[in-house]
Amino acid sequence: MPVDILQTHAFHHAGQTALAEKFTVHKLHEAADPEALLAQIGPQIKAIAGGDVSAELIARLPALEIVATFGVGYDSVDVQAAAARDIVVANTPEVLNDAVAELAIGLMIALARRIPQADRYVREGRWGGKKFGLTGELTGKTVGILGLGRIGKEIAARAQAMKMRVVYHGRHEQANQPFVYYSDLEDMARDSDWLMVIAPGGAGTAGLVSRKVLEALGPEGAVVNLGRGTVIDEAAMLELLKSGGLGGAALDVFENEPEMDEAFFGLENVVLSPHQGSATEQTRTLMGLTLVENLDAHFAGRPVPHRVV
Ligand code: NAP
Ligand code: 8YV
Repeated sequence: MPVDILQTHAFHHAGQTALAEKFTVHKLHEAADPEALLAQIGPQIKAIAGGDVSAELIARLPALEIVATFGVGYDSVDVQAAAARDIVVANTPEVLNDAVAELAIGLMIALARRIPQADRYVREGRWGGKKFGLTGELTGKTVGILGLGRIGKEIAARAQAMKMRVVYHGRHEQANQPFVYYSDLEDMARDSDWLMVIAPGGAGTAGLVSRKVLEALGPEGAVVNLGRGTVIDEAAMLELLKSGGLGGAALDVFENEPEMDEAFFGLENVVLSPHQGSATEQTRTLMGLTLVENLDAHFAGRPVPHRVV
């Protein structure tokens, strides 16, 4: 008996193709009338493929057994509502570690060496006129990683290879890590040139990088965020970037993406990226196949490989 799946947003074609080969897929994000679709097929939906899963949506799906996200972060899923009905939640960790770590380092280099500005300088024919000027560099600088997890460890390895000093903060000190642990985020920021944010979103980390933390990072410091926009007090960050109280920011995620605050657009001390951390062909293919693997295992009665709830 084919299993009815509700897909909540588009994702890489390889994953969508694999999903459609095994399940009957109903695409909520393409429905002309989403309410009518839910009224019609809601009672028979056994799984959700994708994020943006509210308690209200879960309540519309009485037969729901599993939510399989397309991504490792699952802060867009109401996990309390899922847990209340013993609904499994599964994500796609590990396969995206390298892609995200690559972009984290890339954004750091872009900000330090002013690569976007240099590109414009050449394209606009200004080379040969006024000098572009000197920049900073990463060698010998300290990067404080907020979130030395699966991705954070890949970022740390790359930063070490670039002769940076790595330190970290999390709720717990980790055994067998060669890096100095800071139990206090503000202290780490004060002692760092770069603050690398790669912690999850959700209530537990909301506003964790506060005004005080950003002020501790200071006029010579810079923040890089590939975790979630909610982790940083964005209004305070913008104010400090404008006033010079914070040296710079390289951002892949934002509080209200994609409708982000346009105040960022005029700032020369920021590098902006449209939530592209995992957005490579090979990684998005693997994420989609991992999503299908989670659903396959559940409906075959096997343990779900990447169950988080
Ligand atoms: P992970 O392995 O679970 O690592 C998360 C890290 O964050 C852990 O080291 C954890 O350490 C720390 N952490 C969690 N809650 C914290 C808190 N309240 N205070 C301080 N530290 C905290 O996750 P991952 O696979 O590395 O992914 C991390 C996040 O990256 C995802 O959740 C997602 O939001 C984001 N991400 C973004 C993109 C993108 O495209 N920009 C792509 C993939 C992932 P402790 O347990 O010791 O606190
Ligand atoms: C998104 C991410 O899932 O994995 C995560 O947590 O933030 C990304 O990989 C991806 O952008 C699809 O929405």
